[in-house]
Amino acid sequence: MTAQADIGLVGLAVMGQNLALNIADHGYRIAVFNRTTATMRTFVDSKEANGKPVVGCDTMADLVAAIKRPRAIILMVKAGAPVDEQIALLRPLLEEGDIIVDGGNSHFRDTQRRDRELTAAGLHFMGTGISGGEEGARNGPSIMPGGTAAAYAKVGPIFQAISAKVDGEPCCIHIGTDGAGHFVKTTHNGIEYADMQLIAEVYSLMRNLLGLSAKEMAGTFAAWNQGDLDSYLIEITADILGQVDEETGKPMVEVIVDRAGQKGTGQWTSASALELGVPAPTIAEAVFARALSALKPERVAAEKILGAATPKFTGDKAAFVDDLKDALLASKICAYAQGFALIQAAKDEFGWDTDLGRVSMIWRGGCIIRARFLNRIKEAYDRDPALKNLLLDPYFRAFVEKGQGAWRRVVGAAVANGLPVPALVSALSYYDAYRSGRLWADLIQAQRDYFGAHTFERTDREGWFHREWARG
Ligand code: NBP
Repeated sequence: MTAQADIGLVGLAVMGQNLALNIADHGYRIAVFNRTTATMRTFVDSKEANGKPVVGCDTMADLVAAIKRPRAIILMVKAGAPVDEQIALLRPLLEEGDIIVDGGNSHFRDTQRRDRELTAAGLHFMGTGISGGEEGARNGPSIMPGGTAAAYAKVGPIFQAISAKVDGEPCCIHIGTDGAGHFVKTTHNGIEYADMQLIAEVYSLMRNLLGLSAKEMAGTFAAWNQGDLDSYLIEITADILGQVDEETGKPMVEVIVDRAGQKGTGQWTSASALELGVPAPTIAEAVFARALSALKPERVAAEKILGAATPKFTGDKAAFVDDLKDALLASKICAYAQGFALIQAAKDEFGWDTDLGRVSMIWRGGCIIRARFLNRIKEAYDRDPALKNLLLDPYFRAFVEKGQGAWRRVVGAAVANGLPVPALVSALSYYDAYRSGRLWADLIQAQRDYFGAHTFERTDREGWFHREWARG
C-alpha cells in the first residue's frame, strides 16, 4: 500500500465515522481501521463515505503503511482499557516522531501516563478532547488538543480545518502539554452538568411553584434566548418544552421519567476539584443531583412516608419569572467561575500554559455549552490575564451585584416552599462565601486543635499555636 493518507483513524463507532467523514470533506485523505473489520467495510462502502478520500484498512499494519510520515493516527475507541490495547498494537509499527492522538473521553491522569510512556518510546501523544457528540464530529466539533507544540504544529491545521467556526475563528487551540486537553474537556463537561442542572431547577420552580404550563415555559426560555442567556442549552430547553407527545397529547417532558443518567465526566471534574482543593460545589451538586434523581423508586416511596412539599405562590408571577432569569445567570456565572478556577489550579499544578480566555472562545461553537456569555469570559481574561476568579471581573461583578436581590428571592422562595434547588443554593453560597473576608473556619481550627492538637494560627501574631483546651 502506498503511503498517501494524510492521517489515520482507529475506531469506527459513531464518533469515529463522523470525524472521518468530516476530515475527508476537508480534502484530507484518511486511512481508517476498526477492530471489527466488517464495521470498517460497511463504513467504507456506505453512501456517506463513497467517493470521499477514505482508505479502508483490514489490519493495523495496513493502516500504518497507508499514512505519510510522520504519521498521525487518531484513536476514537472506547475510553479506558481499549485505548491502551490499541496503543499497544500500534506502537511496534510506528517510527520515531509519529503521533498518536486519543480523541476519546479519557481521564487526564491516563493521558499523562500514556504521554510519559509514548514520549519515552520516541513518539508523540496528543490527548485531545472532542466535544459536540455525533453532530459536532460530523459538522464541526470544539477540539481541545493536548500534547507537545511540535505535534500540534503537524496535526493542528487538520483539527482547525474540521472544527466548528465562530466569527470565522476555528474552535480549536492547543490547550497545553500531556493531560491538559482532556482535563479541559472534562471540565467543560462538568460545567455542562451545572448549566443543565441550573436550567432544570429553574424549570422545576416555574412548574411546581408558579404552575406555568410547558407552553408558557417554552415561550419564556425562547425569550431568554434573545438576551444574556442566549445559548444552545436554553435554545433546546425552549424547543423541548414546546414539544408534545403524539401518543398522549401531553407535553413531552411530562411523559419522560425524571431519572437522569451520566457517563462519568461530571464525576471526574468534581473528583479533580476535590483532589486539587478547588471549591466547585455547583458542579459537584449537579452530579449529586443526577444521583438523587436516579433514586426514583426510593424517592417515590419516601414521598409517601415523608410527604411531598405543598408549594404556594402568592406574589407577582411575571416579576418572579424575571427574578428566575437573573438567578439563573448569576448562578451560571458562579458555575463557570468554579470551572475556570479549576482549570487555573490544574494549570498551576501541572505546569500547563493553557490560555483561559482562548479556552472560552473555543467553547463558543461545536459543543454543548456554546453561548454568547463565553465572549464575556474572553473579555474578562483580556482585561486581566491573571484574573483569580470570574466574579472579580467588573462585568461579572456588576451583573451579580445587580441580580443578587432576585437570586436571593428565588432561593428563599424555593427553600420556604420545600422545593429542592441544590445547584442554585450552592452557587449563591459559593458567592457569599467567596466574598466573606472572615468565615467559620476559626471554630473548625479550634475543634481540630481540641481533639487532635492540629494547632492553629492567631489573628494577632505569626506562627502556629496549640492550646490545652481541656484545661479551660
Ligand atoms: P464507543 O465509546 O462506543 O467505542 C466503540 C469503539 O471502540 C468501536 O470502534 C469499538 O470497536 C472500539 N473498541 C475497542 Br478497540 N475495544 C473495545 C471494547 N473493549 N469495548 C467496546 N468497544 C471497543 O464509541 P463512540 O461513542 O464513537 O465514542 C468514541 C470515543 O469518543 C469515546 O471515548 C467516547 O467517550 C468519546 N465521545 C463520545 C461522544 C458521543 O456522543 N458518543 C461524544 C464525545 C466523546 P468494535 O467495533 O470492534 O467493537
